[in-house]
Amino acid sequence: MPPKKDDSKGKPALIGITAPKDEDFPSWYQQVLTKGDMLEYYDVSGCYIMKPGSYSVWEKIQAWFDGNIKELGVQNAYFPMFVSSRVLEKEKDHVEGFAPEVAWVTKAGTTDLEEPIAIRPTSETVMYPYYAKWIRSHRDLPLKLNQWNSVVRWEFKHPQPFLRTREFLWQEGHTAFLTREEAEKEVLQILDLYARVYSELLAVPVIKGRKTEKEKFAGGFFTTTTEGYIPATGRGIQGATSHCLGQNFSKMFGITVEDPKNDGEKINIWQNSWGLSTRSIGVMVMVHGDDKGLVMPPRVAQTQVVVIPCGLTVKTTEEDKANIMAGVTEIAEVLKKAGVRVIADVRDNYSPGWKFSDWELKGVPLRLEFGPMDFKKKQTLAVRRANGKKESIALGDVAEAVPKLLEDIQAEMYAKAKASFDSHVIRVTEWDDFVPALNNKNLVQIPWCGVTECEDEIKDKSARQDGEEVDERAPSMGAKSLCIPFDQPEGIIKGETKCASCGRDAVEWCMFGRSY
Ligand code: 87F
Repeated sequence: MPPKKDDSKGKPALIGITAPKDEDFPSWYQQVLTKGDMLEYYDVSGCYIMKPGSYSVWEKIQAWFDGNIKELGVQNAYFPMFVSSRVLEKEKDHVEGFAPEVAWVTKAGTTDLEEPIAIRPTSETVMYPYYAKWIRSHRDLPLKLNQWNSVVRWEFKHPQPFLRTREFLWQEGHTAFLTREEAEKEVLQILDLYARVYSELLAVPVIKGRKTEKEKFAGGFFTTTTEGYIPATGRGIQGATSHCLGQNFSKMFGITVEDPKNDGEKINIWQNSWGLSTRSIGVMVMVHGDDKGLVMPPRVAQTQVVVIPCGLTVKTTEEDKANIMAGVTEIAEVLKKAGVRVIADVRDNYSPGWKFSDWELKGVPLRLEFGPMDFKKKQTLAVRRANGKKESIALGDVAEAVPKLLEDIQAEMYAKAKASFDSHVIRVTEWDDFVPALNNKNLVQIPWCGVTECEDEIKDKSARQDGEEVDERAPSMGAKSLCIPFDQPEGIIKGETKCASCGRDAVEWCMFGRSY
């Protein structure tokens, strides 16, 4: 790309995104985040600074989700970030697989601690001893707590902003019920909220489903998930998970109540846990961003509209100039009153073109241009970030038209992402079609037998076979099962339809894909 011309005398030319999304996706992603003012790199590997541009998105997600779980009777609390080794060991069985990722504090200054203390990778072991203390009778149920916090998982795989970071923000909900029915009902209610965070706030479509036995949370009973799709890489990505833990943890931690029906009998309670993290922001950026930078969905955009004075030249009279500037300020004020998050960009040391590129880089969903002709015609020109569509709006209509336009943009962004996702979910019934479909950047749904060994085999068979090292970043990695979609396609006939991989009887459609 040729270097940009300096069009603002004395000011540096704005350096836009230099890596095309479809040619060098990793560099594109890094540039979009840093140049779009979302993120700054940090000097501890795997850790990043979330700047206001991204943190404000998290605040939108928080406000929406927090309001909705409170409707369900969930309360927020805060538990410590430190876990003693004794307590962490308590759920050895399921922690075992995760142990290499647990970070430990071993020193204070130069003094060795008597006992190393772990930093929470998740809070089951932190919270459940107190659930055992607090839940004494069925009258103490349901107990529904959530916390907004950060957790630390010291991963050694290649870190990626938002998607794989050593510390990340999330919410973790931990609920306890008397009965299985209540627990199972809530698992799906929460999953639905997660799907809505993606589709309604981030304009990112997801598929809801259940994890296979191999991919579920090992400590739980069953795991439900929202699965997303990154078109640029053709990989699936888990958006959030809602687990029914069954009675596994209540047995481990001795969380029992007396059976209200069966006098005196101790019964173990039923538990759920569920989490949504800042990974969601990375997914949003990857799905919507383009070669000019970020493209923010209006509902989560920190700035929804920017108003820019245009068409001012050396020949413009002072009076005209004053009219334009007053008009720009007025439009912004009207919009602010209408509840729109708006900025009037009245900086006089940058050209309109420079400002356009600057706000495009940051992904502001709508730009309003206001120049001498607009002043005469009592209108402003609206330009959509996502698709460049332009339309004039009469000044008198701005307060009403712009919020509508923003909702329209939100819907357009979702529809576009949905069409892309839908066209990349391929159903195949023959193994020969599986890897080619995967190689064409698709997720693949197959009639499947439900056997774990078959799942292992699919992963092996779909990885690159030519002996070249399989990098987890390269598209040659094997396919994992992503979920068994709740929304099952038709076509599986019991005892007749065969698993597309192993030929055993197929039980249901399962979605596979290379994934993050
Ligand atoms: C890493 C280190 C130690 C995931 C870990 O999904 C333990 C773990 O238990 C661990 N990584 N997990 C599973 C987390 C399960 C569950 N916790 C509450 C969630 C949602 C929120």
